[in-house]
Amino acid sequence: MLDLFDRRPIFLKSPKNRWRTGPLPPCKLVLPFIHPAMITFCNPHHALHQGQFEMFRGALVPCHEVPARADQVLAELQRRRLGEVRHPQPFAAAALESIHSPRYLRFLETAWSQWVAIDPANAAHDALPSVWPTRGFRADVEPDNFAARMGLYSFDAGSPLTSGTWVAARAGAECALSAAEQVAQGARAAFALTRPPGHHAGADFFGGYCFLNNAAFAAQHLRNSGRERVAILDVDYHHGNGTQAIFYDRPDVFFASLHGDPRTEYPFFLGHADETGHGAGQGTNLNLPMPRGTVYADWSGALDVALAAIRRFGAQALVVSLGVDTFVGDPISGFALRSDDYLRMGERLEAVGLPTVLVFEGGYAVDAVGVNAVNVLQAFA
Ligand code: OKP
Ligand code: ZN
Repeated sequence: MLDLFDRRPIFLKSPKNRWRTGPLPPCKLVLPFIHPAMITFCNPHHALHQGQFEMFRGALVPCHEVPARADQVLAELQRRRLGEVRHPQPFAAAALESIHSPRYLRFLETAWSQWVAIDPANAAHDALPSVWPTRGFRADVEPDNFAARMGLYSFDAGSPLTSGTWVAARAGAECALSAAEQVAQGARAAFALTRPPGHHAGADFFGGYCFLNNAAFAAQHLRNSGRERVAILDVDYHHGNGTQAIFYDRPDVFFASLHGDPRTEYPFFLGHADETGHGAGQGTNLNLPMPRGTVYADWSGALDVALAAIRRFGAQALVVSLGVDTFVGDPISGFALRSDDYLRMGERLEAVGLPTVLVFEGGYAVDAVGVNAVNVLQAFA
């Protein structure tokens, strides 16, 4: 781990030495003069999304995607004094509609009240889908039945929709948009610290713990702010099927992903190496699947390939889907990266030399998720 001692003189310039007064409340921290190169936008409402159970092997098991994950990252950021932490600014609905269909957004926003309207007793437990339109079924007709609409707009039973899901996910989108705005205005880098994650969510579906695609918002916002070509690099253990699908036919947004081979790993049905883009987007998608057990020495070889492709593409800005579930101790994933490897990763991402938005995704070893994610950020900064 890097030594932080060399930042002390910078703290001492702060008029009241506020850094000595102990931990400040979550998400309220604004420490001036600390690390202008990395601003974090943290989601003030993330804990409103607190799923109870996900379906796993025929049983409901406690959710892996828990509020403590984001709390751990924030605590570690504050412990290391790594830059300023702010709340996001509000964005109009049009920003959400730049990525997701109006029909899907309307569903997400109203889903909880509809769930409770079916039976007030439903308020005691989350909503999970149990029926889906697979091959040969109609997806163009929106059913009236709530369970049917849950299935129409999702692809797994591992992503409980809760009373606070919409508010949390929406504030998360604003974190990603705020971070992108910061970079659009000239910042070298910004971090969106939010959950639920986003990279499995498509234009009109949730799944894989994801509801709104935060990285996609960031990339589109950079495009809208005049960056002609934007690259998204997804380093989460799981393939970012939602992000890939959103940009698959787009020539202006390159998507590269390093992940567990979908033949054995979630999300199973997308993420193979032969998916290279479609139509005008042909050649702007790069999947680098790797076997379970992959260590950093091999993983970083794939990172070389992805970064070279991003450079060839001529990207003017970079969005990183920063999942740290590649960690050896992750309870639901299969790679074997060590905590120090995330420092190397951060150095490599910084060396690309592009204005960069980092968006928090997975990482389920709660005790290590803060150290691992902040190792990337600290090495980058
Ligand atoms: C979200 B992200 C585990 C089954 C897998 C879905 C994993 C979603 C990962 N019991 N459930 O990419 O970190
Ligand atoms: Zn993941």
